[in-house]
Amino acid sequence: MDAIYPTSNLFLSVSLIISFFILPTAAAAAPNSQLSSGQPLVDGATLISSDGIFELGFFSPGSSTNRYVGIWYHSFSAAAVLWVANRDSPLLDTLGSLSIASDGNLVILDGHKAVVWSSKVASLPSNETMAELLDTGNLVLNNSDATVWQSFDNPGDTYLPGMKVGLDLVTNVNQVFTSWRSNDDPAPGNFTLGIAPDQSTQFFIWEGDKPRWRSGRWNGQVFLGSDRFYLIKGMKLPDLSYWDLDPTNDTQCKEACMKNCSCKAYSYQAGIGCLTWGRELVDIHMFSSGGNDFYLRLAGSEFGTFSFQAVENATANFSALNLLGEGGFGPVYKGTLPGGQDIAVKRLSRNSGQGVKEFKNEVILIAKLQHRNLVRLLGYCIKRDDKMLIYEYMANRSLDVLLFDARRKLQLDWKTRYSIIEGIARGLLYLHRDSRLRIIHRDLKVSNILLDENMNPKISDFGMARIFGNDGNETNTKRVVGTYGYMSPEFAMQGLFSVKSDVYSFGVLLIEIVSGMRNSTYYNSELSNNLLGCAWKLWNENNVMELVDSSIRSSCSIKEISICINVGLLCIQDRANDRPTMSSVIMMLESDNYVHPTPRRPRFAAEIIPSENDSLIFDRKTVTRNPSITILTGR
Ligand SMILES: *[C@@H]1O[C@H](CO)[C@@H](O)[C@H](O)[C@H]1NC(C)=O
Ligand SMILES: *[C@@H]1O[C@H](CO)[C@@H](O)[C@H](O)[C@H]1NC(C)=O
Ligand SMILES: *[C@@H]1O[C@H](CO)[C@@H](O)[C@H](O)[C@H]1NC(C)=O
Ligand SMILES: *[C@@H]1O[C@H](CO)[C@@H](O)[C@H](O)[C@H]1NC(C)=O
Ligand SMILES: *[C@@H]1O[C@H](CO)[C@@H](O)[C@H](O)[C@H]1NC(C)=O
Ligand SMILES: *[C@@H]1O[C@H](CO)[C@@H](O)[C@H](O)[C@H]1NC(C)=O
Ligand SMILES: *[C@@H]1O[C@H](CO)[C@@H](O)[C@H](O)[C@H]1NC(C)=O
Ligand SMILES: *[C@@H]1O[C@H](CO)[C@@H](O)[C@H](O)[C@H]1NC(C)=O
Ligand SMILES: *[C@@H]1O[C@H](CO)[C@@H](O)[C@H](O)[C@H]1NC(C)=O
Ligand SMILES: *[C@@H]1O[C@H](CO)[C@@H](O)[C@H](O)[C@H]1NC(C)=O
Ligand SMILES: CC(=O)N[C@H]1CO[C@H](CO)[C@@H](O)[C@@H]1O
Repeated sequence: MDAIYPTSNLFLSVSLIISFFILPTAAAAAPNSQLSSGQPLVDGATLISSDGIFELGFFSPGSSTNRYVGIWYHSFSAAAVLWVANRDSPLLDTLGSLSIASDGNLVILDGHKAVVWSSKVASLPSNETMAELLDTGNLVLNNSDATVWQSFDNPGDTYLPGMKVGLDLVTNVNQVFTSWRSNDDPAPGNFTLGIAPDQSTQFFIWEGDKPRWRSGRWNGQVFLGSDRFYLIKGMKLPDLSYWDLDPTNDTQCKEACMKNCSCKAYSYQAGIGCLTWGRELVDIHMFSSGGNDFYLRLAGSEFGTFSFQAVENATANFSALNLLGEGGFGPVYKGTLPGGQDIAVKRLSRNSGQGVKEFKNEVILIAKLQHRNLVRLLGYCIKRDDKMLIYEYMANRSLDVLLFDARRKLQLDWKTRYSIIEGIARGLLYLHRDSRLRIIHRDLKVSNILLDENMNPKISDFGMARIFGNDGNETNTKRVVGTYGYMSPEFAMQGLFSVKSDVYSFGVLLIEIVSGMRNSTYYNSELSNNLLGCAWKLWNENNVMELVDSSIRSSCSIKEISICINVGLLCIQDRANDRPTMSSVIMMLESDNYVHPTPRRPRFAAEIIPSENDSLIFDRKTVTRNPSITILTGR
């Protein structure tokens, strides 16, 4: 998986444009692009990249007299600074210098030779360290040919091609751009642009910690989106791509932008005209005062405008060839958007039981949730009785398709299953604790776990989910919904639910993943027990391997298996209070030294023998009390 998402399409480089017009200057006087130890660069002198495009030196921003070390386009001089070293620590006079210190670091010294800024890398032999301003605009510090520090790893407010933006999953560093405080002060301002750690395919602009603008999802080419604009005040306008004199007011300018698919932003300037931007939004500054109003075309919200025809078209008119499977509430089709992006379309059957209420519930809930272990809703579509939900496409479909198929389950080795278990746990923890809303899923089961092309699990089907109060206390519901076999006792019998009801279902799921068997169908007549009863029995007999799916017995670690079953049994305990929270579940699964509590015997789950005493279950008061329930059917 690519750790860093490409951005060069979003921000077309200024340097690219410039290189079309400005031919490299002849290297007659061969300006220096390099700095070595013992040869400090004093204020007034500059380095120039060998192609003559970029320049590095001391400058004063705006009307300030403070001195900073920066990089700019040689031909534009310091009027358009691309990068600043000592953003936070200006020099107050022109006596400063840039040099390589005795510890090999690149440093800025003031007139008293005190360090005001340093590249802060580990000590290196200085006689082998060199700095160079490359043709890309990147300032690098090399130690015997290895680059130990570079300005591209420390972006300012300007993107240049070759820079990486976003979360590097290897180093866990999230690179963001930060606005200047003002035209006169390059110190980090209130706005940052980058990729949100958990939403790694979207760019955000934050003001402080408040998201102000979101790019929409990156589909590899464009950010998906609809026809809205977000006003950012006080902008230094980015490099212009198009200038139209016809529109005479803001409204007309907006309309001109709306009509043009490649228009990404506009700004109407009285006396100047209608300015529009295509792809490149380079060099965005935000000022504390002054500046221009700038309208970004918002990509958008999950509530995209997919028309019915477009969905029909994408799924080849809901052709049987595109059918992925039957979801709980209707068939799911694969589709391909004109841009090439694959989607999954759930078409709710008219008599599905998922009414308008559940439909809206799902749309609203899921649209607000973003986590790598939750499936993303891209849009929805309603046409009379037809209701459709459009999701990101999951190449490996749902877990039940693999887990309960004798041949396909071979592809689910223990390592994969374990990472699926961890992913589901993290997705649930996000729902319960970390998302801005606190959510109980209420219908967690194998068929609701979807797998992407890398077998990452994503929880889906939020039709039943409920938001609950901040305390997470049990709540009573008049309608009992959920899937038989995963329902906790307090939920099935009293209609009580809490986060612990999801924990219960997670426990069932966990044991199903380890055993490769469905709780609802498994019945061992020899042990006269159901799956959960068997799990309890075998765990107590220190014989957990007996429960393990035969196809993973050779690939699994008995220690991890024991932990999983232990955790599973803790989760399915009768009393909600005895069950762990999802955060302790994750701790137990991931920490080597966790002392695991001993589970209590799950009487509710384990003591009912399905084939004989089905009726006993159907007589439970919840069932009769809740005629709307459609899932409690016999086997
Ligand atoms: C750098 O200095 C060290 C120690 O003084 C020496 O061993 C090394 O050979 C020097 N390297 C170069 C390239 O001069
Ligand atoms: C420093 O390293 C970069 C990239 O590795 C290379 O392009 C550049 O030529 C090197 N410069 C010096 C002076 O060693
Ligand atoms: C913008 O200009 C058009 C054409 O001159 C005019 O019809 C429209 O009312 C104007 N809109 C505003 C908001 O001034
Ligand atoms: C559409 O917008 C882009 C970017 O602003 C511009 O380059 C292009 O000329 C516009 N096309 C028309 C037909 O106005
Ligand atoms: C930045 O945030 C601070 C604190 O919230 C505020 O006082 C200041 O006005 C903000 N600056 C700008 C440019 O919005
Ligand atoms: C349907 O798809 C085809 C091929 O991708 C495209 O040419 C056509 O415009 C689409 N029609 C609609 C209504 O989206
Ligand atoms: C889809 O099928 C319906 C009915 O069979 C038909 O009316 C419609 O034109 C078809 N649409 C496409 C895009 O083929
Ligand atoms: C939530 O439960 C706790 C412990 O049972 C109790 O102290 C608290 O008052 C409850 N909060 C609400 C809002 O019911
Ligand atoms: C597992 O299935 C049995 C019967 O098939 C049922 O009694 C039990 O409640 C199920 N387990 C859970 C945890 O719901
Ligand atoms: C089934 O239920 C009846 C009473 O309803 C009970 O007598 C019998 O023991 C139960 N069977 C099992 C296997 O638990
Ligand atoms: C187990 C399984 O079906 N894996 C597939 C997941 O999806 C990728 C990409 O489509 C396939 O290459 C795998 O074979």
